Amino acid sequence: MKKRVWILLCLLFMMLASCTQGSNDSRNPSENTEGLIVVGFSQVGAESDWRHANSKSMRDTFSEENGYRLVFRDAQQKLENQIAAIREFIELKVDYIVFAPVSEEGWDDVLREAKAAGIPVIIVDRMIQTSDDNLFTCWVGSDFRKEGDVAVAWMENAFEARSSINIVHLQGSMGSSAQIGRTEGLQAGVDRNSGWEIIYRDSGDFTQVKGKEVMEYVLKQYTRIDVLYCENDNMAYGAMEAMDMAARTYGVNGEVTILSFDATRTGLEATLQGKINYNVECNPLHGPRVEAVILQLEKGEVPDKLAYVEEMSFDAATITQEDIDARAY
Ligand code: GYE
Repeated sequence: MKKRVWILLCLLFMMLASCTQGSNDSRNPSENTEGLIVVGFSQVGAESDWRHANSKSMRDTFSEENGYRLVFRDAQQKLENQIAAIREFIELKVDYIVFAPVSEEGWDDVLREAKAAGIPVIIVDRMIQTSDDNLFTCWVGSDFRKEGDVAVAWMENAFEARSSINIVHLQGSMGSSAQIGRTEGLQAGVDRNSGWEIIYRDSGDFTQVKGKEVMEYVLKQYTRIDVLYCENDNMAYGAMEAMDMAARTYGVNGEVTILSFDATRTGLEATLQGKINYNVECNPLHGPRVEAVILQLEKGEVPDKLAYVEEMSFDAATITQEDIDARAY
């Protein structure tokens, strides 16, 4: 008798577990998709404010009211989770596979599987390295190298009169296009400015917690830091916390000049307050852009293979409250 109760309890537990497992969506994706376009979206994770805004944009766009069934999978910053999600989308026979790649390498095999299944693949945000461009339909996202170049051009102007500057470089998730492009921009600046030195470089994985951790370490090691080149806003917030705790000054009236990327609303507020000196925008509102591509494909049209988003940048000396009010994220 006791044994039976246990078996029943186990079965019940297994049923509950299978309901919650991997269910980034509330519903079974294969259930009643009549008339809806099914989109499988593999998201990087939830590491930053940028990412949250990006996920919201995708969810808002690919809603049932708009004629879609979105199968949303959060990869928790792991390549293997993304590959598993894409395989799941293939099995589900979704109409479109969309993914924001965690890192650039490692996609060819799974993309071949998608191609063999005849499912169009749209890459969004970051890019991939592939031996065959025909393995994806198209890409929409940011020019990260350009973002880095824009930040460095500002530095060259701001530090023109200085014979030497000590730079701390907080990198994003290693191997992601956002990290690679922004790092290349800074490296090119260091290569052509003999007085620029990167005294410390480490990854904060695009998160506030790790940004703080790395900066705490750096502050203990170095007394003179002129510039913090920080590859996203969230890591900058973490680094600022560390500097506050160590009573080190930063921003417009401080010892450490901060450059950051993303220019989210909170990032722009920090820029207006003079805490971040220069913030380069990275626009996360990709939902409507991906939808425009899908609508083209639905009509049998050929979308642009690569579509770069226009972006701006904000200087603490010139930013206004209106710039912040105009921010949708
Ligand atoms: O800058 C960062 C996020 O890939 C553009 O990823 C994106 C980057 C963004 O975590 O905040």
